[in-house]
Amino acid sequence: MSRIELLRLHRIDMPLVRPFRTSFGEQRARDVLLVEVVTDAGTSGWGECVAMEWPGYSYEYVDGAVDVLAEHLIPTVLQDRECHPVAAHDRMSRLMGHPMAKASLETAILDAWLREQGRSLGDYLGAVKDAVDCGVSVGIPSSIDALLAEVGSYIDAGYRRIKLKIEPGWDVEAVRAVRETWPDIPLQTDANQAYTRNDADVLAAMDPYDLLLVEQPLPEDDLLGHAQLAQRLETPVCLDESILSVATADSAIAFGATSVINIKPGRVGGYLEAKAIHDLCAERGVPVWCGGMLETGIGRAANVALAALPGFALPGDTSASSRYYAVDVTPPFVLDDGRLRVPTGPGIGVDPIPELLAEFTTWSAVIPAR
Ligand code: OSB
Ligand code: MG
Repeated sequence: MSRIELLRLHRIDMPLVRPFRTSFGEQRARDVLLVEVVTDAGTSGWGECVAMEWPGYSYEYVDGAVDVLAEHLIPTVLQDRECHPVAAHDRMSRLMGHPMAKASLETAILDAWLREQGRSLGDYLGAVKDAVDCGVSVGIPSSIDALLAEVGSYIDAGYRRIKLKIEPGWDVEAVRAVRETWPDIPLQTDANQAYTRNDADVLAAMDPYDLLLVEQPLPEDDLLGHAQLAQRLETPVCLDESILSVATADSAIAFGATSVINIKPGRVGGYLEAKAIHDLCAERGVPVWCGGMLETGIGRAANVALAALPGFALPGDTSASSRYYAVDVTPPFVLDDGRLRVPTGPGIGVDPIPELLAEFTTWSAVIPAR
């Protein structure tokens, strides 16, 4: 078993092809933290931290992730230098919170460990497909015309499901316009916690438009509110921000607060926990799908492997590189008949292109293991 020799943190600035506005704010670029673990055998493993620049989606943010990694998570993992994902997971579980930071370090270790065995992440997790169905998440645009133009371009590109970001004032009308233009397209919404328990009427007003689900309408800590809303709506309620672990998933299902779950490895602390939530949901008969956080090719590669597990019954927010970036830091993921291929190479199966990584880098640090 190889040992960790050093770690590198790379912070890269990735301009988005168009602004992405949600109920919690607008992003024009991704400030991405990449974690690279280098073993004493010379293997590099990679993990992408999905925290955003500011705490808008969750409390985590990039400066905070850098700090907790450098000051707490990396020193804890380096108490012994063993490059093993389960050992790293167990060590990090003694520290509270910070799932996105933990996930990036755990994934880098998992990737290096798998690469040294010549084994792909998909194989390790239990992937059963060689390509996954892809949806696309559509930000809040300036007008209905702009919305229809953007959705039309995604449908032309072959996406198999459309997700509309909604907020109070941008909801029923947007959903109606898209549904009237494309009567058969699989359609869902995502509110990112923008509504309150008093907004059941406006949420119910979208029931006639045959939505697959409404994602995270209420604040993340309001399981009872989601359970009451689920009683009231015909549209299934799907939780994103509220689901932080196997235990929260189990609780939310038992309370009737969710009947579909969006699994994001960053939000739940990594691929080991993500797989465990998938397995629990399969046992409970709850369909899951793979969310996204505007990842580069590094995070996308791993998400696509996860989305190939049997319980991922709905198309994910695993869109092609070109939906986000004019130039990705890895070879681009390209849509083929509305699907992305699951990487088959060792580990996550993709590497950053060194020249592009250097070009996008705004800050980096080397952390020796001894
Ligand atoms: O809530 O699913 C979300 C992006 C950033 C933060 C939160 C979310 C999203 C998306 C985009 O909806 C998903 C993607 O295409 O990566
Ligand atoms: Mg969401």
